[in-house]
Parts: sequence; C-alpha cells; structure tokens
Amino acid sequence: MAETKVKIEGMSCQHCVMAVKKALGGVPAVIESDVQIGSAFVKYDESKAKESDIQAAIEKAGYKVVK
Ligand SMILES: [Cu+2]
Repeated sequence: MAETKVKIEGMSCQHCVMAVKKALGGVPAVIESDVQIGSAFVKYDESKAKESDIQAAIEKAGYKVVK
C-alpha cells in the first residue's frame, strides 16, 4: 500500500471536499482518503494505480493538483 498527500487548488467549501472525496472513491485502487479543503491524504494500492491516476481523478472533478 502506498500513501500520498496532494495539495489541491480550487477547493473552497465542504461541497468541494465531498466532490474530491467522491472522485477519489471512484478510483478502485483507493483504499482510504482523508480530504480537507486544499489537500487530500490518500492510501492506495500501488499495484492497481499510480499516483498520477489519483491526481487525474481529482483534476477530472474540476480541481487542480499542485505538487
Ligand atoms: Cu466548494
């Protein structure tokens, strides 16, 4: 299992937190996510997804990952 902490731009409220959490929940490799405004801590199965897949899911939800 791998862990990553990503900084996210464009989040401003709890709605954004829910949207990012939902986006991460849509990635099958994600085991656990802790999302705050502006960042997310994600545990995932690195045999099923790369860190870039997690970033892509967040960006697909409309937020920008800054790392
Ligand atoms: Cu919001």
